[in-house]
Amino acid sequence: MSERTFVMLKPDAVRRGLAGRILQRLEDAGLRMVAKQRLDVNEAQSGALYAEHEGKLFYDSLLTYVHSGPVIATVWEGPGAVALVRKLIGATNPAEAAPGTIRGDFGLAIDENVVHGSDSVQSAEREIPIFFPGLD
Ligand code: IDP
Ligand code: MG
Repeated sequence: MSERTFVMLKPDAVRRGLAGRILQRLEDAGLRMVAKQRLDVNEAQSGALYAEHEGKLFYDSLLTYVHSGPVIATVWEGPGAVALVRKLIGATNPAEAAPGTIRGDFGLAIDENVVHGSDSVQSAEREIPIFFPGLD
């Protein structure tokens, strides 16, 4: 079934000029991009995106990181898009992410891991409107 997922190229990806190559990988996998915006994440957006992590030891540094420069927020569509993107992204910690995955190939550290991808259809439905409130 066709579904949508939210993918955010984090500030380190934008700073390092990796955006084109990362987006290309998602296109090569057959996904279709339906929205894209470069923006500075505001506190309402980061708070909502990372609400599940509030109170964790890394929460404050996670927010500092995501506010450290512009991101590229995107929405992708295709059969099994959520799981496919998670597979293409790889494990949270780049040191554990398989070669060939985005984090495995480009990630430098767990707190600079290049990209966010929704972890479920339910998360995608929650996350997309945080960044694209008017999207059909
Ligand atoms: P995910 O991005 O693979 O879904 P989550 O566990 O949801 O991973 O964590 C959200 C983000 O928080 C990660 O992508 C990473 O940037 C950051 N993060 C997670 N765990 C740690 C940690 O132990 N130290 C520092 N940052 C972390
Ligand atoms: Mg997550």
